[in-house]
Order: sequence, then C-alpha cells, then structure tokens
Amino acid sequence: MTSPILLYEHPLSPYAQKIRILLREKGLAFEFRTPEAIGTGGPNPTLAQLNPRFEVPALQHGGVTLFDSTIILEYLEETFPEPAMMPKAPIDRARMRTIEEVCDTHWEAINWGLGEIRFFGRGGAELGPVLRRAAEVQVGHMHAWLGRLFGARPWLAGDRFGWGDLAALPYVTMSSMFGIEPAAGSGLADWLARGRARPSVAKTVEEALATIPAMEGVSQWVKSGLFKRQFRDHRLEWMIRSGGLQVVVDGLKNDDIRFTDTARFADGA
Ligand SMILES: N[C@@H](CCC(=O)N[C@@H](CS)C(=O)NCC(=O)O)C(=O)O
Repeated sequence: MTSPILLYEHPLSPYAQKIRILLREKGLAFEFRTPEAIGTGGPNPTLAQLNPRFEVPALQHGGVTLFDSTIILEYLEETFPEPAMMPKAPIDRARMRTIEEVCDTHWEAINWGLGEIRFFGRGGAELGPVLRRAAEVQVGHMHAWLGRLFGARPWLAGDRFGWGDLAALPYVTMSSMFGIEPAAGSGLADWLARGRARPSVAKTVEEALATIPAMEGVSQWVKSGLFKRQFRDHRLEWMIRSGGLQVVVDGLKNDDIRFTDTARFADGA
C-alpha cells in the first residue's frame, strides 16, 4: 500500500496549483489542507512544522516533509514516474525548466501585485490604478514571450501535455482571473483553452475561483493589523520597479508587510 499524499496549500497559490495539476495528471489520490492563518505572517504552529519560510505548498509523503513547488514536483515525478510529465529530450527539459523559472519568478510577481492591489487595497485610489496599469503592460510582455515559444507542436515543451504546460497554466489563468487575457485568436489563447479543458486543470482552476469571494474582504484584515503580507524577493522588486516604493515604505511603517525570517531555519521547522 502506498503512503497517503498530503498537500498543504492554498487553492489560489499558483505554486500549489502546479502540484495539484501534476498529481491529477498522474491519477494520484491526495488530500489537501490549507494551514490556519496562512498569509497572515502571525504565529502558525502548522507552518512552523512544515516550512521555515512559512509558505505553502508543502508536501508530506512517506514520513518526509518537503517544501518548494519545484522540489515537490521533482520528488513526485521521480517517485511516480508514469505518466511522465517531464519531457524526454534534454532540449525540451531545458525549455520546460526555463518556462517554470520565468513563470515562478517574474510572472508570479506581477499576478501577486495585481492581488495586492485588488484584494489588499495597496496603493489606494491614486497609486493603485498606476500599479494596475503597469501590471497590464507587463502581463502583455509575458504573453508575448510565452506565445513565441510555440513551434509546430501543440504543447509547450513536448508533443504531449507536460511539465512545461502545468508550470505556465497557473500563471496565465491567474492573469485571466484579473481580467488580462491573451489576444483572442492567438496561439496562446488556443493553448490556454485546450489546457483549461483538461480535467486536471479545470478542477484546479475551479477550486481557485471558488476562493475569490472570501478574498474580497481581506483588505480590512490588513488595516486592522491581522495580516502581514509577505513581500519577498521578486514580489518586492515588482512593487518597487512598478512605482510602488511608497507601498513598501508605508507597509514597513504600518508593520503590515514582512520578509523571510532566517531565524525560523534555526528554530528547526
Ligand atoms: N518558491 C516557493 C514559493 C511559495 C510561495 O511563495 N507561497 C506563497 C503562496 S503563493 C505563500 O505561502 N506565502 C506565504 C504568505 O503569503 O504569508 C515555491 O515554489 O513553492
């Protein structure tokens, strides 16, 4: 009997969505849980046991706990090799890794910024629209980049749906959730429609969309000091380069943003 697979996550997290899609493509049964108070930056006994970065996703399987979506995907691919999500040819693997790297860093930061504006009210009435406009332009850049990667093949890094596709779909669909779509009739729009038609992706997107109504009230929690948002690496860079330095300054002053705390690695999480 195989050990149960337990995924700690949040349905809106694109990192967690990559894993959900892979698990579903492989037909693996799994349970998922959202740790209490995820994203608040406050004391969190569950996350303290799972990940010193206090982030989801984290995976428990066979007595081990892992964090970081790419590491988890690699572990699952190696543990459950069939059907393979990783393409065979070295050049396709390199392409797949490039797609994942760029989407996890630059594209994710733009979507995160859109969430800070829409759900957390960052920037207010004046700076908020400026940041939103910057994000729209930048998503256009990402659409252009991803669209150029299609050759004669229907999927991003191989003849079959695979890792390259599951690494990009969460980001493209998240931008769509914020109303920024690939150009109608483009190869990218066609790929997105075909990707979203797959049961693994359709279910994952449906679960993400179901959490949106609950997100609409969270800006109040930031104002009341309940939430300390994580402004890490590429996200922090996004906010500054898009014109939101004042958001960072205000966040530090109001103590409602946070960075990675290396003390948590020492604590032995
Ligand atoms: N590099 C990590 C990034 C994970 C990450 O940033 N997760 C976010 C959710 S999308 C998180 O849990 N943030 C904690 C917070 O917002 O407090 C991965 O690939 O898994």
